[in-house]
Amino acid sequence: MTAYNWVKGFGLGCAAFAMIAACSPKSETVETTANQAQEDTQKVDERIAESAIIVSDALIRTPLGGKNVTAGYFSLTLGQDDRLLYASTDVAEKIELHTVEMTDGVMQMREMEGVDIKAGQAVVFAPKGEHLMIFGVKPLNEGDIVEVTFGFESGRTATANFTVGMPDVSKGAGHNH
Ligand SMILES: [Cu+2]
Repeated sequence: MTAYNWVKGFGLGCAAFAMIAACSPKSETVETTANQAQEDTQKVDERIAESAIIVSDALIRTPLGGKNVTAGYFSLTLGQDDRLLYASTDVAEKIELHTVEMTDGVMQMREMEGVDIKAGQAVVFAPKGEHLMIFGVKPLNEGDIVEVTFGFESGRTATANFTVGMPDVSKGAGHNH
């Protein structure tokens, strides 16, 4: 467990996203399925298949001004109970799962060791809340697609395409239309 001081300590990636934060990120919907061996019990019952791993709103904040730390957001739904243990990508040294909490009036980020996920219930990582903290990221441009792999306690993994861009709220600051 590592705590980072939101304001003083850890840099632009997070300080900036704290300020911008109000709306949910815009991005395309990216769906992915587990790359586990296809089982013959491919039952699609009421809602989603038990094997489903659905990632949507997958966005990596465009790194600011040459900084190599940024944040990622997504929403994740599974067809079965599991626990998200890690995320990784080829374009960064390290990704941590972060949450934010208020401690003595100071907003702090803290690394989470994992996130429990209930079948059929979306887990949302979004500005001002849980996020992927991405360290040592290579230069990225708006519109780039980055593959991020999620690993679960069950041993399953799933890779999703994240779009590089800015969360919705900042949209007006750049180009209109
Ligand atoms: Cu963070």
